[in-house]
Amino acid sequence: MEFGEFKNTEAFNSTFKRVRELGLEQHAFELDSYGFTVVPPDKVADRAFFERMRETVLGICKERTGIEFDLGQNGDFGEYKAQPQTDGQFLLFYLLMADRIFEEWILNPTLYTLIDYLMRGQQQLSSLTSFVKWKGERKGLGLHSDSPPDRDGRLPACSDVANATYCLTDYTLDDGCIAMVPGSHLYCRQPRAGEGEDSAVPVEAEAGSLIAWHGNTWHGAFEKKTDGLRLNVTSYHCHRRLKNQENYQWRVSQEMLDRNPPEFARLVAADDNMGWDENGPDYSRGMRYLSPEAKKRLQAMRSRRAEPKKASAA
Ligand SMILES: O=C(O)CCC(=O)C(=O)O
Ligand SMILES: [Fe+2]
Repeated sequence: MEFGEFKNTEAFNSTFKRVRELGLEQHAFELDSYGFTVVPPDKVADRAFFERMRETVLGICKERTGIEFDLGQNGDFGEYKAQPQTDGQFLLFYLLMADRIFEEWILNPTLYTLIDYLMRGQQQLSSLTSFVKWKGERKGLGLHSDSPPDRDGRLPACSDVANATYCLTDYTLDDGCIAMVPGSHLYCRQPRAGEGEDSAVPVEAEAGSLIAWHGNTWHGAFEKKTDGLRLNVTSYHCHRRLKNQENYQWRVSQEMLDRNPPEFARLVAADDNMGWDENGPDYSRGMRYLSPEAKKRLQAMRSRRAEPKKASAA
């Protein structure tokens, strides 16, 4: 029996095949089973891309703080004001708009395919940030799910959001790596204060790896005890019916859209007509960047509508 061509799962079949082509089956299995996975550098991007990315992020640290950043040295807030800032940590926001390398990154086949797999093609980019960390005190692991809960802390069973961090430095326990509670994506709720800390494992990963997780998975980070930086690019996606953290929908330029494939436009909600003003919705936005599967569905719907009604039997 052949899997991958079922009529009933037409919209998902291409994702299934991509997972196979890229050799990501084990990672999809780990995401389903444990709620997270670590993809090794050789399945993510080549060394030149990795180095270019790391240099770019270090350059943005300098631009925003006014201070030279070096991997071997602890950071400093300098003139940087964006919140939250905690002991030994700040975040760089809105990276998609900071350099073209981030356009390349959100279309990276491994990242795109794993997020696509988790979110069944309904993803938009919510934010693209970098957690910049150095030695600093932490009280506990700060465990949480990235998914927005209902008022009682409950979460849907599906991955309503999905996240992936591109490690730009080695992740080890002493270097303050991410902490994950394996299997917690199935609990479908946020942890209570302090809950799950004993069950969290350090996610150790070589620089260049991609750590991806289901939106429900309980995670946080260990304290960074060593000198030097811990750097990443955190690629947070949400279902298209949720609000994005960062505003791309009305801010991406036509130039950015023109130089990228339709997947990019859909990730940044350039196909989304919501959020209109007194002029009402612009439905043509949705039509411009349709996926091949959506195009097929639309054509089938139109031709059904155009069919003449069967004459009733005499
Ligand atoms: O990089 C980390 O320390 C974890 C950050 C986190 O919670 C996230 O990216 O959602
Ligand atoms: Fe998080």
